[in-house]
Amino acid sequence: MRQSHQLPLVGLLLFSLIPSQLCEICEVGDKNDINPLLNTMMNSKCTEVTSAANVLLSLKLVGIQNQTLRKEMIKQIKYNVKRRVSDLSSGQLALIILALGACRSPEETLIYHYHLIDHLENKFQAEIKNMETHSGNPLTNYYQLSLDVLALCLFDGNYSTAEVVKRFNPENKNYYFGGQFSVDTGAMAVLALTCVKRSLINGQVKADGGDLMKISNYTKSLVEKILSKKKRNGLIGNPYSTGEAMQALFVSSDYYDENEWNCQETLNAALMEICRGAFNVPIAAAQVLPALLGKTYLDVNKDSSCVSGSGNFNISIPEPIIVTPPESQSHISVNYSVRINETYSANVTVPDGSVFLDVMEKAQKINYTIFCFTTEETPWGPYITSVQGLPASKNDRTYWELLSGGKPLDQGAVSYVVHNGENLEVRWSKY
Ligand code: B12
Ligand SMILES: *[C@@H]1O[C@H](CO)[C@@H](O)[C@H](O)[C@H]1NC(C)=O
Ligand SMILES: *[C@@H]1O[C@H](CO)[C@@H](O)[C@H](O)[C@H]1NC(C)=O
Ligand SMILES: *[C@@H]1O[C@H](CO)[C@@H](O)[C@H](O)[C@H]1NC(C)=O
Ligand SMILES: *[C@@H]1O[C@H](CO)[C@@H](O)[C@H](O)[C@H]1NC(C)=O
Ligand SMILES: *[C@@H]1O[C@H](CO)[C@@H](O)[C@H](O)[C@H]1NC(C)=O
Ligand SMILES: *[C@@H]1O[C@H](CO)[C@@H](O)[C@H](O)[C@H]1NC(C)=O
Ligand SMILES: *[C@@H]1O[C@H](CO)[C@@H](O)[C@H](O)[C@H]1NC(C)=O
Ligand SMILES: *[C@@H]1O[C@H](CO)[C@@H](O)[C@H](O)[C@H]1NC(C)=O
Repeated sequence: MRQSHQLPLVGLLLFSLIPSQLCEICEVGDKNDINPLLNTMMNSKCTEVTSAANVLLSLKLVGIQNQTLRKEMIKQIKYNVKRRVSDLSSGQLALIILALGACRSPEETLIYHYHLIDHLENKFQAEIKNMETHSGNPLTNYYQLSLDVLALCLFDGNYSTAEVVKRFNPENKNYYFGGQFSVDTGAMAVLALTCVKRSLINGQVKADGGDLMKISNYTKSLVEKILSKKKRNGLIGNPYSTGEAMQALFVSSDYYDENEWNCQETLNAALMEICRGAFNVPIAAAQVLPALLGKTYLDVNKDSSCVSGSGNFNISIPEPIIVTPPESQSHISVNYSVRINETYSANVTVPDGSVFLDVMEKAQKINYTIFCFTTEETPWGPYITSVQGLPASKNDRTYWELLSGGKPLDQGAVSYVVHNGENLEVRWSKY
């Protein structure tokens, strides 16, 4: 089932300039299907600013009017922009701007009061400068650079179209991690490039004619790469990239044939993942939610989009069912390895139901010299920053990769539940 998106007048005007660009959007029929996501978001403490911004943005886009929750998120964000705006990464700040500015609500004034657009312009410049001095590596990554361009584009910030054209070529190495195209990154870039393209067409931003053609060409190629990551069950990339891929495909239906993507199939696959409990981290729930209700980050500055969606939204969130794990004494064993140039292995026994991180902690007790590690808190849980005293480095594009049976995991150490007899590995890798 494909439903055409209801567009406000501005939208109609815009789309009449781009005749064939109609958003192909499908959305959930039964809104109760998304309740587990709302639960996860509501029960979040969101002490981390990226989570708070992602959750706020999501709630506003889909029109959920829980003032208690919103106020908590805004308080968290405000604290961060007041005290430590210089510590925020460019992408964090971009997300904050999108969250505060979405749907023309009172907190929008914080953007201007704290000069957040100016700060973002400077942070974006710093990313570019780092690329110039560190063989093309930004301070953060292209997912964040895309967020930067998107926020600057939506909120009339100053950015150079020529720079965008120079940097966002689909062959740029920053779209790939370990040779694999990153669907999340590509999807965010499509949203950013689509915004820039619309501004060029509207004449809001000046550029030479070639820029528009190149941006169209980039978009087409990125959309192809995203679609090439579609799995047989409909997911695009993995469960956590699927929502963002859907957003990208919603805004770029000009660039693929109707028979190349079955929106409903992808939507159903995402709903299956909700049932499986895949989105049990607030940020994961927040990232997938907008697409399931046919929204995209480009709706952020459409006046009516957010508000009108709220009317028919019936939130009846059941009390979360607290499942007390059975007091089972059963244990499982896994083969855990640390691979640098050499491989160090141990047979590690942990209680059934343990996660990857439990295995690492147990191994650390077995032999600290070999299996010691450090972590850093992130919205996705603890990120492994060093193992055996060897730290990962952004400038060298190195990281500690998590694998099972030689295949990279699509969840982090605190989320991935391990199985008996599994071959687990943390590998010193380049991306
Ligand atoms: C860039 C990126 C990376 C980079 C991070 C370094 C860099 N140069 O920035 C690299 C390639 C190293 C990486 C590694 C991994 N990543 Co990653 N990553 C991303 C991506 C595309 C963007 C993150 C970002 O900048 N967000 C925006 C900023 C504003 O938010 P932030 O919170 O400040 O971002 C930081 C954290 O997100 C952290 N980070 C990045 N990835 C991960 C993964 C985990 C599990 C944790 C705890 C933290 C973390 O690094 C970011 C920059 O400092 C996201 C996509 C997404 N949808 O979010 C995936 C994503 C977060 N990663 C993911 C995964 C699975 C991993 C790995 C576990 C893969 C693996 N098999 O090894 C490893 C982490 C292993 C470890 N050491 O703990 C998943 C998480 C899913 C989940 N349910 O947990 C995502 C959603 C991608 C996906 N669709 O699968 N990642
Ligand atoms: C709103 O959010 C708060 C805080 O997360 C939560 O306790 C409350 O139940 C929510 N209210 C409704 C009506 O969902
Ligand atoms: C906008 O940024 C460009 C560089 O990207 C700079 O040359 C120009 O002066 C800036 N314009 C304004 C109005 O800040
Ligand atoms: C479009 O991009 C592809 C590679 O992505 C390139 O081969 C082709 O020449 C480009 N076409 C135009 C018109 O720029
Ligand atoms: C709305 O919520 C009420 C319970 O609060 C429920 O009985 C009703 O079926 C819901 N309606 C829809 C359309 O989901
Ligand atoms: C554990 O894994 C390592 C690395 O893959 C391998 O060399 C070793 O033989 C494995 N040990 C067992 C007992 O399977
Ligand atoms: C791995 O081995 C290579 C070649 O012998 C060496 O240059 C590199 O420093 C080693 N890496 C680590 C992390 O020990
Ligand atoms: C690992 O240890 C457990 C418990 O000591 C044992 O039952 C299992 O056979 C061992 N596995 C290997 C591959 O050595
Ligand atoms: C840890 O492993 C190293 C290298 O295999 C070994 O030299 C050391 O004795 C081990 N330490 C313990 C406490 O087992």
